Amino acid sequence: MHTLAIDIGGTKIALGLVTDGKLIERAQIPTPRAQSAAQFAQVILTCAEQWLPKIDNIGVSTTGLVTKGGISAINPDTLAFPSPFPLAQALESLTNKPVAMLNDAQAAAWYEFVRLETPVKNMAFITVSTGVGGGIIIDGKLHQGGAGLAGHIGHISIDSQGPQCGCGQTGCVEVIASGTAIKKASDAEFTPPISNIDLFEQADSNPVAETIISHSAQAIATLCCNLKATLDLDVIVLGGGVGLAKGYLDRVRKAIQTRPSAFQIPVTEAIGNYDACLLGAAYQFKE
Ligand code: BMX
Ligand code: ZN
Repeated sequence: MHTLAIDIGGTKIALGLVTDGKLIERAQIPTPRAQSAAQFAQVILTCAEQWLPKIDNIGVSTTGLVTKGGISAINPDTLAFPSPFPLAQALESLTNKPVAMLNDAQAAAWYEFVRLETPVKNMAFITVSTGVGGGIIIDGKLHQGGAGLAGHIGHISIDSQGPQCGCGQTGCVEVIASGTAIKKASDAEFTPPISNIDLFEQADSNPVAETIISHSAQAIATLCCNLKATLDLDVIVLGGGVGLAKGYLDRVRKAIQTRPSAFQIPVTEAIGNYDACLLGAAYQFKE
């Protein structure tokens, strides 16, 4: 089976040809500005043109809340779609292939759950990237909730005096810990501005860089402990560009170790690495 996998993030779209569960070829484009779903779908399909003749189906994982009507942004600062954005329908009518769509972190959660080295029943996947997303597995099943919102743990508020989040709440994990939040904090400190990659590289020798990264990791540790308290999970899997950056997982683990033992939880690295959401997109066609 050949699947066109599409992972739509706030910054980039990753595409891949997945054959029998393996990522055979990969491409990437910056996320285009969305005018209409048909135009957005066309940009993606043009990039995947060489694979289209052989694909059987299309699996999409996307940032945002996924409902039957389309994609809606919970935090429009992350990705401003006119909502609901009927992308699955547009892809289907342009290709005549079956399209399956899930929230990006929910898709990755299921992929990571099936691949856990030590099988468990209750798990969460957290991606720390442009935003902070999540997917929750309860009793061996992906929990999407009544409206598909389950797992939007980046919008758990952890500081009532904190900064305003694009979702309308105050002090969300996302507005404190995401790659976007890190960049904002870094831009306020460094002139000329540096990339998040450079910030991580400087962390060993520059206490300002270290403070910014630790602040994010502490918020993710709080999120992990809150999830442990709420759902008594067995493990949390961490992914995303920031989540997988050198030393980030260690910082989260160390911060968790300082919390009361009842709320401590093991955190592991995504086996799908930077492609967890992309592989999760294709994995929807697996039983
Ligand atoms: C936001 C939200 C989530 C998403 C998460 C990670 C939007 C558009 N997205 O919290 O649905 O899972 O970001 O998204 O509201 P990413 O773009 O960082 O991968
Ligand atoms: Zn929020």
